[in-house]
Amino acid sequence: MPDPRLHGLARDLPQLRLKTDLADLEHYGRDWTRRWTPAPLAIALPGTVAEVQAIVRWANANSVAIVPSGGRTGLSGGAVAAHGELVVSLERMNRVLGFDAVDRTLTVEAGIPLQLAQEAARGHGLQYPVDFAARGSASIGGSIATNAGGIRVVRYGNTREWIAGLKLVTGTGELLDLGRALVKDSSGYDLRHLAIAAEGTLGIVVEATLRLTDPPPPTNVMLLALPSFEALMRVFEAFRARLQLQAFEFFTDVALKHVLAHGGQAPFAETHPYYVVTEFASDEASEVEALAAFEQCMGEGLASDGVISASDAQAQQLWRLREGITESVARYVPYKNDVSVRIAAMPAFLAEAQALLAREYPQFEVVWFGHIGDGNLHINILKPDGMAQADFVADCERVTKVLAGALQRHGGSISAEHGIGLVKKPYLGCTRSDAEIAAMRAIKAVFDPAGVMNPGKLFD
Ligand code: 2HG
Ligand code: ZN
Repeated sequence: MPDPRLHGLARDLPQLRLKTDLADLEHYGRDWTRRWTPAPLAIALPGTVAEVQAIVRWANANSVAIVPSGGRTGLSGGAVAAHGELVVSLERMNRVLGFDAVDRTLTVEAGIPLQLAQEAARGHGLQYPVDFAARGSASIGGSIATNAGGIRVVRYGNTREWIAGLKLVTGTGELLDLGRALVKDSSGYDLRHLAIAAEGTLGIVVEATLRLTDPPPPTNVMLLALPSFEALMRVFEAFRARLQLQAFEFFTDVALKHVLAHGGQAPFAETHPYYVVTEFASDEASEVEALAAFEQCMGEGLASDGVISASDAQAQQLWRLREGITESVARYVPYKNDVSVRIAAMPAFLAEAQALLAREYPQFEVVWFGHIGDGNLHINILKPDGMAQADFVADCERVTKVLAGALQRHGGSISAEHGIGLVKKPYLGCTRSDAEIAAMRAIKAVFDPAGVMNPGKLFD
């Protein structure tokens, strides 16, 4: 056991699994950002809520910082441990604890992967509708820590809308049972919502009660080719006016090129600068409306081609073109922006952002995609091979400052759904006022007076 402080922890909690091998420290000390060198003190894998509480009390007594850890698919450095922290991985706490058919809720331990929670809901004939590409690895706890969005927000909203209750071990080791799945509760501050998107800075979410809903209808997936960026929001309006959309996502030809480099077939004979994937019910009335929307867009010069899925397999192929983007560009260690504005502000912001990035990034390949129906854009800047990571990041940070200014003017957010973590910390002030940040700090001091919970994330 390398650090003597760990002896006490191992002695007090004989059932606790502790890992200190170099390979484990590297594995658990990083998330998908790959920008920081992992250097945790050790990895603790508790199996019970009581163990989590004891770990937090030990951390307070020994002045050890804690990094709560889920599937580590985060893209903002929220789960990075680079300064001798104790990583507390919830991966062993991954059980379904209960289902309530009357309340239509599923109670889970926070370490359960999103996909397993979705499958459990389906097993009861219902749906947990939060969904995103990293579903197989991302944990429910991590999705709560970032208020994850994903591909169904246009229809169902963010994670926040679906958390009926949660249990939080605060920075002092106290266990709070928040929300308790009540539909109505006007008894003061809703502390549950403070824990959502807190990125583990207030405590560790150990359990969640997920609200479930009716399963989605059978759906069709349509891929549209667009001639211009300006057409995007108008196509969205045309489809949204006629259909209840289950998803409305966009990507560029550059994104498609990277996905196809990893396999799959080009969807159209010709290439087009922009594409939209949209999903809607496959009943006859919806199909008629979808075709009418498509024809309207073709007639107005907003779309140049389109294909509709003829089978589930084809629907999956079309989705892969969108969902495969992050993985297909991962080898370029992209610098990621994840920004949002109100949907109404999107056309003006898009025009400004496009001109800004074309001006500022002539030397880099820029991959645009995202949840356009939610006003959420992902902008991945690819590091040229051979360029030093530090120089690349410095150049991108310079541009992010300019982008942050544009976001502020348009009333947007520097982090739509990935969280602030380490990556977006310098830009928090473009989204939140000084008074808001001061209030957040004061709240943290109440939940975590010794500052052991994920220090350095969100703000310093
Ligand atoms: C997505 O929408 C994820 O696929 C990842 O939020 C976005 O890699 C990204 O920038
Ligand atoms: Zn996304």
